[in-house]
Amino acid sequence: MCSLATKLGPIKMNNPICNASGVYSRTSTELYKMMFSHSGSFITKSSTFNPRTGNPTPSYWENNSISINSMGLPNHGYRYYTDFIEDLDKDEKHCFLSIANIDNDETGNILDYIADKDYIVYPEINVSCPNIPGKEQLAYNYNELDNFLTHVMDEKYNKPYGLKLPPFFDPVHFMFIANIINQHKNIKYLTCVNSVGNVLDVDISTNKGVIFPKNGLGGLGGDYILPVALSNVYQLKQILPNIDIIGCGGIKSGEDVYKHILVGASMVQIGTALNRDGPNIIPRILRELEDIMIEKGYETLDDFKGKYNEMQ
Ligand code: RRO
Repeated sequence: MCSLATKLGPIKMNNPICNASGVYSRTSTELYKMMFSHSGSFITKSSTFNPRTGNPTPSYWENNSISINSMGLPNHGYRYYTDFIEDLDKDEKHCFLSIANIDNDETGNILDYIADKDYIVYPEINVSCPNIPGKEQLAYNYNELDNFLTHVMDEKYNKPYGLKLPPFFDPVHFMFIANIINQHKNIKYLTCVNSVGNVLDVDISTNKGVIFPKNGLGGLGGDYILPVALSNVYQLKQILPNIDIIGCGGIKSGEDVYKHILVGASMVQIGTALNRDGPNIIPRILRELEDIMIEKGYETLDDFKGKYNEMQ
């Protein structure tokens, strides 16, 4: 028998699967669907100080392989999600709070509120939303990211947390980001990766983009980004061996989960496939993962976690 159990710091999970923030995460109805699904944990939509309606629609498009979104951070405001988590049974599976930074002062106010709330454990701080018109993805601006981590996170929140990162594409950029992360000791995990920002597809029947905001530019998820995500998980785990990684990007099968864990992830998040096919895909994916482990003779995730390129 195999065990699919995993851990992220103090959080114990029956299995490594979680939704990606943004999918089954905006309303309490959606969050309860995740809670009652077979996932090992779940996460809220990235939240902001005030509720937001998001970008004009259509802001989400998908086909059988990929998704493009420019949702624009629609959410009910952080108190909706902190109250939801407070009301959960403490013995239930873990619910991560996701917070998006679009304004340092507003994020500071959220952190002031959660600083002494012991039901908020390991929040995921999203520094990579690609879809706010006129705003950069914070993690691509190293000075601003360091300023945020120093003057907002370090000053307002002295508990462990994680960062949701955008994909990086150059080894030098991985070094830059790792050097910054090393300066901030409460960063205990990284979620790699957010959608690949500002891609474009065209509907030739209208000669327009497939989504409306930003002239059709939006974040790419799904099959095409699996290799990008695997590379980011792998490279960051190599440079930062003491930081846990949540792999996110392109997962729709047990084989994809296996690959993420093999290159160093402790757990994974699923976005595009979960949005398309619903939480019923989770038991299938877990079965597929277990089948691979049985075939290879592994009993726990630790038997192959991070072992990419080490075997034979
Ligand atoms: O809401 C969004 O448009 C969104 C966010 Br906050 C994010 O982090 N990543 C994404 O693909 N979409």
